Amino acid sequence: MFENTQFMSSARIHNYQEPLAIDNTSKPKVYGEEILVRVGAAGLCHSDLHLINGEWKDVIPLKLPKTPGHEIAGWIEEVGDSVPESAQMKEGDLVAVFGGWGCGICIYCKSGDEQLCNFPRWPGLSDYDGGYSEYIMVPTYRFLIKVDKQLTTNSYNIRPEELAPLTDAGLTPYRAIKKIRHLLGPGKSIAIFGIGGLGSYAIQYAKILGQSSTVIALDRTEEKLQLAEKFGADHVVNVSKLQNIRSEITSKISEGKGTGVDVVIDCVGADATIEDSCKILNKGGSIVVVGLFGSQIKIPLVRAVLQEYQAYGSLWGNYSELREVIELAKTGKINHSIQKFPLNEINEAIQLLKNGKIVGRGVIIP
Ligand code: FEH
Ligand code: ZN
Repeated sequence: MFENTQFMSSARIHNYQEPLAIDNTSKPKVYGEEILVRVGAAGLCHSDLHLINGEWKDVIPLKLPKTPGHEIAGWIEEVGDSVPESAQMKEGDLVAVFGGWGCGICIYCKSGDEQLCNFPRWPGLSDYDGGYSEYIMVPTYRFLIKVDKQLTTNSYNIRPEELAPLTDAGLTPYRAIKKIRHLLGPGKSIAIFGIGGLGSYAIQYAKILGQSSTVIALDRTEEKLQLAEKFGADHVVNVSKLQNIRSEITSKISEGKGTGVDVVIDCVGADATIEDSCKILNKGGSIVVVGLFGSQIKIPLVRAVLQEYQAYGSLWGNYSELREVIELAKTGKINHSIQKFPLNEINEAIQLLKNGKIVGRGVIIP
């Protein structure tokens, strides 16, 4: 739009609870180990809705105006002069932007979980601008994963609009499922609550990493359940039509013999989905919450103790996990459900996401 100029288009929050403004902003200059990325695609996450709505302004205070968007892929535009040769990053390379930008030196960063950093600098969720823009300045080449062209016939060349969602929607459920992988296997079962962006990938990881576990998709929308079926779910259950979720699950997976599920990955995180999850867990079962819709993880005490439930929170994923996700996608074994929108239609896309009308991931193409 403003090619070869010092300007670029960015969709920015000026005031909470207002549509984003498409602004003409300054194209960042690159210094040291920074890298300027031309955004190929940036995924729309429910966290953006919370952020734009001002719901998180006390926990994630932003200096406005701010460009959101933390799920980003694109091409290297400019490389800072102290990026080492060994990084092998050059103009035109396709890159995924790892979003869990950390300080690099706190105990969480040093242990490899940079997304849990004590001093996070997440793009679009901190002082740094995010990906709803023609360009994004990435503070160090260490936050990029270069995606080389696949040269063998049985490998898959990921497109930027598929790569961007992998950095969050495709990464978050991967880490969540890795946390409880030891509970899965033949005769075991795992339910995925909420077949949105995260859930559409969670179903597939449950099949791939679940070592023959039965995979059940739970949602309120038929179209999303159809997607879950297409992406490999063994059973789908529309929870909007149920009297008794436990007996419905039991009849699906054990012909009414009382067996529930061993694991729930809750991609919604609403009070109601957490309550329902507890109703369907087997003894010793685990719930991993990745969705952020509700306010608390409330588990009935007696059931939690007598049935030995375990509850986990799981945040995003680390750099190595993103690498693994991308490697998996390169095999062509991962399906993507993507709905693309140009940058100037971002507010319409946000509205569709708010109303639950996006099946899979909405992706902005600047
Ligand atoms: C939420 C809050 C803070 C950082 C990242 C997120 C998620 O959107 C990551 O999935
Ligand atoms: Zn997110």
